[in-house]
Amino acid sequence: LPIGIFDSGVGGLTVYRALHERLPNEKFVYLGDTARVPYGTKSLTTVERYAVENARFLARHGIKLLVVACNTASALALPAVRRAIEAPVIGVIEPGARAAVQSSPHGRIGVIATEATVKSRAYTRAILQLAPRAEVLERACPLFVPLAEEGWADTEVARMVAEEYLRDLRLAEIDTLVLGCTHYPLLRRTIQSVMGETVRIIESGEAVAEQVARLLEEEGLAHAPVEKRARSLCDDLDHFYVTDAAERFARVAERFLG
Ligand code: DGN
Repeated sequence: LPIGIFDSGVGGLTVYRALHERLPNEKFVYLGDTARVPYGTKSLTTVERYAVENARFLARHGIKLLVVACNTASALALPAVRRAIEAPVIGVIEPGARAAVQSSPHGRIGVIATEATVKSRAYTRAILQLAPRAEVLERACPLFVPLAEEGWADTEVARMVAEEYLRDLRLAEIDTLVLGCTHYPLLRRTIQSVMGETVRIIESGEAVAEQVARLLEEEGLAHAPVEKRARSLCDDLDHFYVTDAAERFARVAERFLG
């Protein structure tokens, strides 16, 4: 059976890419809820309803494990998704928080994410559970999402927006910054140059892939290598579904997958 992944749209492909690299023998089925994106400005009840519908769609497809690639859905709707389907469910918040705690030299951790994720304080709670003495500062950066989709991640506009959003985090002298939204890895270079080279940047994709690999081993669910040929991103063993605008998804996906 494949591993299911869903996101509010195209951004979860950053998580798909990390999973694909770490687990080349696995098959994936991805759902992007492009009809209802963005989730980041919506209420808890609405995000929960969307997330449960997405999870049930993928569960009907037949999956052995579900990765909630969207930070907003992971922050707000993980318990509801776990109640809704039988397969094990992994979100992106806990693995990202763990990677930040492990990498942070002085426990001064910044988190950037959507409004809904920041409001939920899910990252702060997850980090403090692992490192009670850490200092966590969260900041919403909603304009990063359209900048990434537009292919403007490395432009002067993106830099100006980043300088505005990241000012408080720079003044607070954080040592580690979590990219708590699926789109932000595309702006990594711009964010790193605004924050300074010494700040450690955490993408949850890789941390999630590690956790998925561990869980598959523990549960005996890992796929034995059946094919000799090298698997490429988006080959015909992986399936992609969207709830609207498939052409736009395909176009923007090229930016996310390179
Ligand atoms: N996928 C969302 C997240 O990671 O929070 C970002 C896109 C959105 O819904 N605003």
